[in-house]
Amino acid sequence: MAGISQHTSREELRELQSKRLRDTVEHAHENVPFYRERLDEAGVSPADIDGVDDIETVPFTTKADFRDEYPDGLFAVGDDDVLRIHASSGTTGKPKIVAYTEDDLDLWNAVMARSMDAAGIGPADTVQNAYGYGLFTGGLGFHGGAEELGATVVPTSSGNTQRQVELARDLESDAIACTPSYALYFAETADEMGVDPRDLSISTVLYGAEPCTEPMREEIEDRLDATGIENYGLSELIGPGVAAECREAQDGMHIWEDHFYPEVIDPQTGEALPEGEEGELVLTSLTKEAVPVLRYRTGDLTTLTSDECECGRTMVRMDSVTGRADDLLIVRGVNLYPSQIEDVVLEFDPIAPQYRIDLYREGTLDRLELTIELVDGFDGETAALREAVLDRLENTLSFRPDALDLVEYGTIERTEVGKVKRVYDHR
Ligand code: DLL
Repeated sequence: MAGISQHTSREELRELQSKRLRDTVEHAHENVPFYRERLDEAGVSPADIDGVDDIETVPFTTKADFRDEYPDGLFAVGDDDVLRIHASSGTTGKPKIVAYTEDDLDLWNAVMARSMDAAGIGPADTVQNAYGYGLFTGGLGFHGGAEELGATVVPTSSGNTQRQVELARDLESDAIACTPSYALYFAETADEMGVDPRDLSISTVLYGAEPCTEPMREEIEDRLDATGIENYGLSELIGPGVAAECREAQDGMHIWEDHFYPEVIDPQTGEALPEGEEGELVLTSLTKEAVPVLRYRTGDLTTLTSDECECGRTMVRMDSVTGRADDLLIVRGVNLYPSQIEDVVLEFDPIAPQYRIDLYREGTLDRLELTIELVDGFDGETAALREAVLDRLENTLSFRPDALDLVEYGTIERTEVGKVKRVYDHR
């Protein structure tokens, strides 16, 4: 099923996508009452879909649709054919439940193996998988991919960080798969244990599942003396394995377009945006059986490019996710993403990659407090540093936080399990 070369021409790829899109729309229309109603209402019959040029006639699917159809209203197959369930726990409301047939699991393993191969991982490597195992797709997704590739997988799951450090040292793990915040936590824990994380044999960090700016990647690479490779995905589409960076370029994540068709739209109007413009990523599954997904609004903001990549792969690349449409902080009329603040503050060497943003409402006004950590052993002058950070924020983002707290290294609570939380909205 995954039998297409990653170097295939874009024309050939488009033909394959068109055929697969027709099949998917037909499958969804025939087997999911939700899609049948939506398509019928929009006056779209599967027979009208000649190819990807017609995709804009298909209505969007949203997170709310997943929640409304909880638990299995979007399933296109019966229980007999479902082999596995996963779920993505939002911060509010019901989780989004997803299912996999045997072919879906094969597909998932294939795209994960492809992602890890692009990261330079091979059969001789030992991959320590510190993504959480369970309903979250990170653990089992990377697990299946590593096995498919023939690598050795150490299924540590998340947490138990001291033991993870010991295992990485004793088993000489070549790669660690985990969130970017956990990669830093892992390095800090090693330091505390008297193990220099740079001396470990880890040479690749397969990070993903949460936003990571370029300065944060550099920090991870430096702390672990390893190459950081970004991975992107979401449960609704399959889990990790939707897009992955190549080691050759480390310059955007190749979307595995033979299985997931990407579009970028203006989040306000829903209009398609030309390549190169930032907007909301919309994905359509092209080969999934249990839960086909048509034009899913991911909420993730990114930019696509089909410019030639130095690795030779022809599949489009997406930029690191700047933020989610729903992460947008509107503070006194200024629109900000937490990642923009991260980008600015981490440019300062004395600032450690740990921060939190607290939002309050005072009367009718918003108040944003930023807390950032100083590097370990910082003994410089904080007053000047504070002013420099405030000025840089103001010049770059036209925004000055109401309070900026520079705190000692180790003060901000770390996230050992799950996705990091950096924004606390008390409004
Ligand atoms: O986080 C799947 C995954 C696991 C991806 C491990 C990569 C590595 P969900 O829990 O369903 O699935 O969350 C999906 O996480 O819509 C994004 O908002 C965010 N996300 C995932 N990867 C990235 C990334 C997994 N590289 C949601 N950068 C997505 C920024 C990411 N955000």
